Amino acid sequence: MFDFLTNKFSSLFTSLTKGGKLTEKDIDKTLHEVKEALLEADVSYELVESFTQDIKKEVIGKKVLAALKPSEQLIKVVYDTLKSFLGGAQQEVAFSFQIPSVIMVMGLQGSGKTTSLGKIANWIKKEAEQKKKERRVLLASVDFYRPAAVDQLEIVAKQAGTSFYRSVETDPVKAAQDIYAHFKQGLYEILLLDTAGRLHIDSTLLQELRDIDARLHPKYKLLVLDAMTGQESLTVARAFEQGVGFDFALMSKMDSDTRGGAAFSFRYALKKTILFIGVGEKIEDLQRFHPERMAGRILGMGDMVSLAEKADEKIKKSEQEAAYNAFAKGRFSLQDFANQMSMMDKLGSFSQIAKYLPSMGGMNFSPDMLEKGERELKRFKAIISSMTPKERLNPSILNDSRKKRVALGSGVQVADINSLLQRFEQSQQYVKLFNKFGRF
Ligand SMILES: Nc1nc2c(ncn2[C@@H]2O[C@H](COP(=O)(O)OP(=O)(O)O)[C@@H](O)[C@H]2O)c(=O)[nH]1
Ligand SMILES: [Mg+2]
Repeated sequence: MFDFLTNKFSSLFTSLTKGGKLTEKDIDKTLHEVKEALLEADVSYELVESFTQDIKKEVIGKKVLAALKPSEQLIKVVYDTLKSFLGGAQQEVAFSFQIPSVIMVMGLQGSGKTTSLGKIANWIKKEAEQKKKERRVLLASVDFYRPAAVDQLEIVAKQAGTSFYRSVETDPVKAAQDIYAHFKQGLYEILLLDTAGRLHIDSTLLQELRDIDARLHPKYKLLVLDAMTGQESLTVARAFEQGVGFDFALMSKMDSDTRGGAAFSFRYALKKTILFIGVGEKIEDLQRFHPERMAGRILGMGDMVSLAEKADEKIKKSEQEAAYNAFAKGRFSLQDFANQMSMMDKLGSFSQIAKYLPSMGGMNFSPDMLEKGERELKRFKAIISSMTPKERLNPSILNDSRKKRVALGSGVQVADINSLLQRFEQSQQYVKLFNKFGRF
C-alpha cells in the first residue's frame, strides 16, 4: 500500500539530507518532485498544486530553527501537512457506533460493500467483546439487481457470526422498511444495510438511496470506495455526496498494489473522515484509518522517525546549552529558571525525574512530598509566565503593586510570589558559589 509514493519520497529525502543548507532553489526542486510523485500516484493536478502551495507557504513563512538543518525542517513541514490533511490528530481517538443505529452502506458495484458489511459486523463484535459486551448485529440487503447478491451476504453473515434477515419484498424501498421493522421487533442493536450499486453512478440508483434514506433515517451513511480506482474514486465520492450525502468513507482494497492517490484525494477534496480501510478479502481484514501511520508510510516511516528524533534531540541539546551558559555566566534569570522548568516538563513528571537523579535516588520521597513538589513547579511556571520580560530578567523591580498584578494574572497569592523569589535567590547563590570554585 502506498509503495509507489513511499519510494518516491524516500529517495527524495535521502538526496536532500545529504546536502548542507537548503536554498529556495532546493525547496522548489523538492516540491517539484513531490508534485511528480503525487501526479504519478493518480492525484489530480489541481489537488497536487494546492497541496504543494500549502507547503511552500509554510516553508517560506517560517524561520528555520537554529538547531535544525533546513532540510530536516522541510521534512517536518511536509510530514505535518500531510498528516493534518489526511485527518489530523482528531482521528486518532477511539470510535464506536452508537447503539442502537442503522448503518447504510453504499458504493459502486464491486467496490467491496458486501464484504465490508461482514468486516464491520466482525469489528463491532470484537470491539464489544473487549468491553465484555455482546452486540446484537443484523445484516440485511436490498440489492436485488445482481442475482445471488443477497445469498452472498448470507454467507458473509455466517462468517461474521451475526444474524441475517431476508425480506420477502422485492422493491428496495419496501424491503428496507420491512427489514427495519424486523430490526425493531427483534430488538437488534445495529442494522447493517447492504444496498445495490451500479458500474457507474446513475440517477435511478441515487434516487433509490435517497428514498431509503428518507424512510429509515440511518444514523450512519458509509460510502465504500475502491482504492484501486485512483482519481475516479473522487468523482464517485462527489456524486454520492451530492446525490445522497454520507458521513464516513471506507477505502477498500488498500492491500492491493494500488497507488496512494485515492485516499489522498478523498481527504483533500471532501474533508470527510476515512473511518476504515479494507486490507484483504477476509472478514478480519479491516483496520481503522490512521492519518499518522499513513503519512509516515507515504514518507517512508523509518527515515522519518529517526530524522524527527534527531531533530528533537538537537532542540533539547541547544536548550540545555543555553541554560548551561546562563549558569556559567552567573546571570541566571527567572527566564532561565522557567526554561529549566519546561525542560523538566518534557522529561516527565517530578517523581519520574527524581528516580533518575543520582542525588535523589537514594532518598525516599513520600508521595505527598512529590505531589507538593509538582504542584509548586506548576505554580512557579504560572507566576513566571505572568511577568513581563523585564521582570523576568530583573526580579528586583518587583514592588508590591507589580507583585499584586502578577498574583492576579497567575491566580496565586502574593506570598507565593515571595516564596518563588526566595527560591530563585537561593539558586542564584549556588550559581555564584559554583562559579567561584570553578565548578562550571
Ligand atoms: N484485496 C481485497 N479485495 C477486496 C477488499 N474488499 C473487497 N474485496 C473484493 O472485491 C470484490 C467485490 O467485493 P463485494 O463485496 O462483492 O463488492 P460489492 O459489489 O460492492 O458488494 C470481491 O472479490 C471481494 O473479495 C479488500 O479490502 N481487499
Ligand atoms: Mg454486494
